Amino acid sequence: MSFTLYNAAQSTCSQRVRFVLNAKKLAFAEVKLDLLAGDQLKPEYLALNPNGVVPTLDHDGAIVIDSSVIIEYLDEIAPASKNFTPRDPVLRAKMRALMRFIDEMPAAAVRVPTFNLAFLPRFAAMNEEEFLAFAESKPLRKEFMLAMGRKGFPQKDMDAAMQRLRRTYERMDAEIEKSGGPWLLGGDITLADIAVMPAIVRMSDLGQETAWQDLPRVQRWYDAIRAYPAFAPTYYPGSLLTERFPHLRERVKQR
Ligand SMILES: N[C@@H](CCC(=O)N[C@@H](CS)C(=O)NCC(=O)O)C(=O)O
Repeated sequence: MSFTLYNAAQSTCSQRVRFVLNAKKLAFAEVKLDLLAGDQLKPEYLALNPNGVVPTLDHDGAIVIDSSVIIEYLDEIAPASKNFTPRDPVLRAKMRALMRFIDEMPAAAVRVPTFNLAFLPRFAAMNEEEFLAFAESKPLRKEFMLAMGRKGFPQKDMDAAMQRLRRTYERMDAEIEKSGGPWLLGGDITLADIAVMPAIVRMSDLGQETAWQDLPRVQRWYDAIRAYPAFAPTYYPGSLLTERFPHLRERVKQR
């Protein structure tokens, strides 16, 4: 089996897929896209992934897109080494429901502080015409870009995103309490844990760890996922936003 992952080091969606490939010990080649340069919008990439986003997996010529779909796919085609999908259909349904929640809540919310804090200087440097053309070229994120504008999301949008993230930590806490932990659905790590991981790592990288300081179950979950053997190769040097954008480190320190 041969795998090629089109992805970006700091992309949260890519990090989910790298984690599963690493955990399953599936060797993969990486094609790294520069998202700020617009590599994801080039015709040759759009032919693979018409959404114009990463990640995309090429498995022996079969193209699979969308990180949640890709990690479920990997569990289906390579279940032997390490499996992240419960056998029990009820638990499996719970896992999928959590994955939908994660895609709708934290995975979406985390884009607001990410774009406002890290990527804005790149857009602020464009003139209005360039920015509109850039937004227009994005199949999936045109409206998101227009809502952000060259000046960034207003404070009320930042506050709403932070509240949605806070509700995610509370939901994680409730799930761990219900299941008995240490993982969201009990004693075994599942795709739901892997799906939420990058949003939590991103918030920690942005200096927001205090937001779940009063939820020790979430803190223990975070320690456990960072100690998981697939974590370190997934977050290879350069995978954190503060590593690519050193200006963020100063802002994070000032909070
Ligand atoms: N639902 C998609 C979302 C993918 C996505 O938003 N990818 C981001 C990086 S995490 C991206 O490629 N952004 C590029 C852009 O906004 O132009 C998935 O999970 O694969």
